[in-house]
Amino acid sequence: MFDYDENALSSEKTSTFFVALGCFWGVEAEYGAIDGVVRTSCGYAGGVKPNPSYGEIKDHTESVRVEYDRKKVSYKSLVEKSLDIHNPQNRIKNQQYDNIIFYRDSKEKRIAEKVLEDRGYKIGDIETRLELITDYYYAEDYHQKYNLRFNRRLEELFNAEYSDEELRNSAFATKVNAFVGGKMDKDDIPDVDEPKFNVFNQIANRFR
Ligand code: MHO
Repeated sequence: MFDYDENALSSEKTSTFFVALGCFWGVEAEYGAIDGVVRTSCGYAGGVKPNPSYGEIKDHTESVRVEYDRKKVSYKSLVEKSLDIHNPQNRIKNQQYDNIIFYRDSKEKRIAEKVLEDRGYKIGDIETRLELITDYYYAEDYHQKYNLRFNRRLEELFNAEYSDEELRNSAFATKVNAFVGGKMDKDDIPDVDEPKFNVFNQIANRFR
């Protein structure tokens, strides 16, 4: 276990946000890059049929689950982020990649509506769905932290330390994934001062 994870805010102390904005690989990296976002994962949500998978997504949509620190990030700012990276007027023809801003209660629903209105959108006149989150199913392990796993040296580094489940839940992997996915500013890379991070630092240095 890396220090960064030992010091990260535990899941019991975070709030949870869900969003679907197309292929979840990139969305996971976009949200993971935000300061105050602690953990991200890829999954399936938005439908009602049980046990979707990548091969059989059923009525669900590729979605991302975001755990965040309420002291640094708000539901409102996460909805605003979604509007920075997608156009809610785009019609998506494939339900696997629908755009959905999820809310957990009526309070969040009102906040999401207000953010959309403040950006000049009419609630009844957009393609992005605003929906209550009900079920969320984790995607297969190979979809979790996809950008990190795509880098063979990083994947080896993490595999030596973490099980697939630990990697999915790792706050540090969330940041590394966002960074190698090209979504994180170099100044926001967590400062990790441990010999075992040499591989990461070498890769990071290439981008600095
Ligand atoms: N066009 C991408 C989508 C993957 S995403 C997990 C691919 O098939 O490589 O849906």
